[in-house]
Parts: sequence; structure tokens; C-alpha cells
Amino acid sequence: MTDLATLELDLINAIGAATTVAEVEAVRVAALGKTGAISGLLKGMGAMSPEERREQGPVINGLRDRVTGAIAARKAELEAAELDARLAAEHVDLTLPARPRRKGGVHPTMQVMDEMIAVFAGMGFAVAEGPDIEDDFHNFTALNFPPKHPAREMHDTFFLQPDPETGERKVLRTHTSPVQVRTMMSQQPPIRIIAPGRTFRKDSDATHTPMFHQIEGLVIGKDIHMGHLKTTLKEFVARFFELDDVDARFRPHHFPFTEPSAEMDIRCDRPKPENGGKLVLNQGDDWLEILGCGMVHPNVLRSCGIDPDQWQGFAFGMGVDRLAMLKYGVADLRPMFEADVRWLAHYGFSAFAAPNPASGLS
Ligand code: 2NL
Repeated sequence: MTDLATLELDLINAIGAATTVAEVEAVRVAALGKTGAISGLLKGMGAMSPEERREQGPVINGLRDRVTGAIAARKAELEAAELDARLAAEHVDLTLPARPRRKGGVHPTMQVMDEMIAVFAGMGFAVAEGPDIEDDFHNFTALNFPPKHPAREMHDTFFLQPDPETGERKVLRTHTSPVQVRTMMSQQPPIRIIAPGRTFRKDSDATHTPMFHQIEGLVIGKDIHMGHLKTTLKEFVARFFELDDVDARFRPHHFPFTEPSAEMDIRCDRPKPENGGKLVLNQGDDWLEILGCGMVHPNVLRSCGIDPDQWQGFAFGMGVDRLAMLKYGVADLRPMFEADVRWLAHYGFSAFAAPNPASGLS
């Protein structure tokens, strides 16, 4: 056998023996790569005499074409086999259940806040908002707090560092009343607003957290009176708890910013085994405190640029977190603001079930 015939036989055997595309590629490099055997032969043709080249050229070119063809054929064959093997190994089981996805939940406080806003919106109230950091005037003075009122003490209110130039000490608002003060100062009556938001007091025990949520409301008109207050708040409570009617009482109280002032209670039967361990509203001999309210004090109207001889109105305020716990059976206040996702998974609401008085609140 000639050297060329031996070379061809060796290469064809090696191509046939290759079991992976990578092995075929190694043969191709050995034969046709820069320093490959066939490449060497092709290069050598440059140094041949014309006669020799005429004779050897077709032989070497033929060798190259057959080896190239054999490599391409073997590669195609192995690629097809490799694809078949992958398709057999990497099958997808479409009957497997989808992996569970973590989804967020709406905090009960925010759910209840949205429910309350939906009820009041349905009664014609607009929503007003304001800053968490307030000044003494909007949080206390305009609300008829006397200069020595205990709420102004360091131990009840969070104060920011005094301003180095003016000495003014800003506060974290202790209620959302300042939002209503701002509304009265910037628009003339009639006014019908609620002010939902975060509030802060230096209080921390089994029933108080330093940060909590409030909704306050304010209605000012020419002839707004206690009758409007009682009807509005009873209607609110009925809609909020999805009751036909509420058995309520208005118990005299004191707030600096209202006169007269009252706390509203609704009749209830405290949780006991006969009631499945749940609080029952509208029956029993107990009373549940729901909110505080009253007729806006003339001094407050005056401080906000509203003439108390022309206008009067009522205001109210309630704690959202406590009502959320009551409505949805949250037993312990403290985990409410610990941001534990396991707690939220248990007590949270779907973000797709936004409260809507037409379709039911929750
Ligand atoms: C409560 C009691 C109340 C108000 C808040 C108010 C606001 C203005 C004027 C007059 Cl601008 N009053 N707000 C009135 C009565 C009670 O809140 O127990 N909150 C948790």
C-alpha cells in the first residue's frame, strides 16, 4: 500500500471509531488542521514540479475530499445520536404540580383601613393625608391642648431633636388630627373628610405599640349637629361590621378638641364557649368601646380660620389596629408589627380582594 492509501485507511478507521462529535473533531484537526497530515501534503504541492503536481494533485485532493466527507457524515450521525440521547434523558413530566410560589399578603391593619375608607367613601367622605412629622401648632395648639397638657410631656410624645437655630421641637404626630387642621386652614367649609394614617405615642405594653394607625373624620357645615354625628357613626359601624343595625350608646367623655365629647360603645357579648369563643355584637349586656367623637370645639375652628358663629361640625377618631384585631380575631397585639412572614401568611388578606361595599367588604 502507498503511504497515502495507508493514511486514508487510518483516518477513515479513526473517523469510524469516534464515538463523540469531539472525537471526530480531534481527527479533523489531526488531518486537516493547520499542522494536519493532509494539510501538510497540500502544502507540499507548492514545491512540486508541474508534472508531479499534475499527477499527485488529484490524488491528494481526492484524499482530502473523501476524508472531509467522511468527517461530515460521521459528525452528522453522532450529532443525531447525541440529540436522541438528550431527548430521551431530558423528558419533562407535564403531570407534575407547579412549584408553589411565595406570594405577599395584605396586613390586617391595611385591610381594615381600606374597608373603613370604602365605607366612608360610600358616605361621601374624601380622604386627606398629611406628614408623620408635625409641629407643635398642628399637633397640639390648634387642637386646643392647654400649654401644660400631659400629652405634651416628653414621656407621652416622641420629640425630634430641637432645631439648632429656632429651638423648635418637631413631633411624631400623636393623632391624625393635624391633617384635619391643615385641611381647615387651606379650604373653606363645607368639609367632609377622613384622615387615615400612622400615628405615634411613647407607649409600649400588652395593648399599646409606639406606632399605631388611626382614622379620624371631620364634617363641617352650617347646621351640622349631634344628630348627624350619631347617625353617621352608627351607619359606619353597621356597614363596617356588616350588620343591619347597631345597638350603640354615646357615653360622655372629654377631649380638648371637642365639646361636647363622647365615646361610642356597641352592645356585645364577650367571647365565651357558648359563642364559639367569639365576640358577638348587638347582644348581651357588655359594651365595646369603638371610637371617640364630639362637636368640634369653637377654639379649634377659630385656630383654623373658620368662624364658629357661621360653621359647626363634628369629628371622630378611632384606632384601626384594635378594630382589625377585633374583626378578624387577632389575639395578640405585639406580633402585629414584627413583620414575621409566617404571621402574615396566617392573618394576611389577598391583594386581589380589595374591599368594596358593593361586593362585601372582606
Ligand atoms: C379617639 C378619639 C377623636 C377627634 C378625635 C378631632 C379633630 C379635629 C377637631 C376636633 Cl381637627 N376633633 N378629632 C375628635 C374626637 C375624638 O379621637 O379615641 N381616637 C382614637
